[in-house]
Amino acid sequence: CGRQVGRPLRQRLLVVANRLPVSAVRKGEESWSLEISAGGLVSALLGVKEFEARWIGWAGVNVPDEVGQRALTKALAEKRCIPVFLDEEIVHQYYNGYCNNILWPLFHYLGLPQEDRLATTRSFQSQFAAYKKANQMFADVVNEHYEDGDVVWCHDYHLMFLPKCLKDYNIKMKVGWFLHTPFPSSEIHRTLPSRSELLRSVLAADLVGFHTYDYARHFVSACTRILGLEGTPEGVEDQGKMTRVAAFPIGIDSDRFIRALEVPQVQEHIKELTERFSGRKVMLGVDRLDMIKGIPQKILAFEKFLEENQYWRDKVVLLQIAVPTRTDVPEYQKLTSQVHEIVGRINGRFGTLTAVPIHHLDRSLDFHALCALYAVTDVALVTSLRDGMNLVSYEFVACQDSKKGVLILSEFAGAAQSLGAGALLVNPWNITEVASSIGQALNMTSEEREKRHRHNFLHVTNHTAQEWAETFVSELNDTVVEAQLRTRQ
Ligand code: ADQ
Repeated sequence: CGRQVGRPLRQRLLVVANRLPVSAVRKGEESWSLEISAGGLVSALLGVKEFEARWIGWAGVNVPDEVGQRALTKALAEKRCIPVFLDEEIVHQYYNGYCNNILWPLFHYLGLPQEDRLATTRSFQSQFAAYKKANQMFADVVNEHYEDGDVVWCHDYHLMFLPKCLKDYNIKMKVGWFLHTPFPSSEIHRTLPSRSELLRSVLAADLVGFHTYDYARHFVSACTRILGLEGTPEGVEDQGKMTRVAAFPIGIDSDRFIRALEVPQVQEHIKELTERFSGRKVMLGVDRLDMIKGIPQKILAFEKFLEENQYWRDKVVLLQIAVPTRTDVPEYQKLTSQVHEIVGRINGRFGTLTAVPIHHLDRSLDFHALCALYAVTDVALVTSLRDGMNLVSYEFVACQDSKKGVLILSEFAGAAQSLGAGALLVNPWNITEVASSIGQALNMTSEEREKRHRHNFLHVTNHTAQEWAETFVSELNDTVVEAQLRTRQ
């Protein structure tokens, strides 16, 4: 099986996700340059050291020619990555269409696009057909690389059809599926024309995981109410076949962040930022520029705070770092303009010749710059309208052991369930409440900050990405053994 002598036996883990954790740029007919890319799932799985993991996914580029595909496959193999090649049409219909235009907004309670509301519309049907086709293409690649004893861990809403495709290939394959977004109330899921087919496909997995108990409960309710199946405390039962459903809250590789603060380059950066903003409290927002992150709501709450607290106007600065995503989608372009417009208005209103209250950057920061920013922050603002978990809140806490800053956190982020006791929880739709929490955070005593930080820091350093992955995989192994014992009885 290719294992080296003297190396501890580790279970092979096939991690299947829409995107491979690398971005690939073609340099010549047979030459590719590869770079590890940022993102929630990547950040989480970078912390997993216990398995012999291989990634299976789309490399994010269209490679129509066989020469290019062979060269890319070879280059990726060095990074333990295996590509699934999707052509432009499939990507358009499956990824931009069904995944990002239908499932993503629906799972975040933003509803279905109006024109796709009926199952009979051509675009809905063709997008769903492409979704299934793409999932089948992922299954083909998994099947080709699968060895007996492997664990196959499917990730996210892009691959809800995959567990069924895999079990159709091999009923004995150990298959787990984990959702990184919220799973909405069954009444929301009910509106999806392909609601039953998707639920049944997911149920083909042995273990189905969510970030929070609430999402797991919503999923079980959808199966009982929409499919008429039986929900049990363990999961969902369908004609004697049990699918285990449970909550596995993700974490981060906290040591990586804590260690980064010791790096000279980061310390230098911390020094520069401290000098640059001396005499002002630093508030920070770090998000992908997405409607679910509640960026306009956050900035409007900051404006309200400045409006009502003249004292703070020249003593606080908000740094909003927003990485643009899905830039070809009109709604996202509209969101960018909207954010720019609000920021411009507020800076015009409250800025002076020497300082502005908001620094908004439309870009990604490198890891060290991000750690330095987290470390100098007094108040972090996470105002997601819905968010599966939200790792930014965890990363901020990990970098705050000297400063003990305050986290203002949306109650609609999964993280509210784990960091709620240490954070100031807010309803991001209530601008007045968020504005008053900003005041509370800026005026908080050091004793209270210390107490709140301690709670969150312990959580973030004890419930890491590594522990998350180990728990999921060991639960998957146990679930399969228990099912085998049950069928033998
Ligand atoms: P995301 O929606 O991407 O993830 P989040 O959990 O906050 O959200 O993770 C974002 C990651 O990207 C973080 O590691 C952060 O450091 C990084 N990032 C964001 N903005 C950045 C910037 N400007 N520069 C550099 N890095 C930046 C999805 C779900 C979440 C869930 C994760 C993991 O939507 O709810 O927590 O998966 O399951």
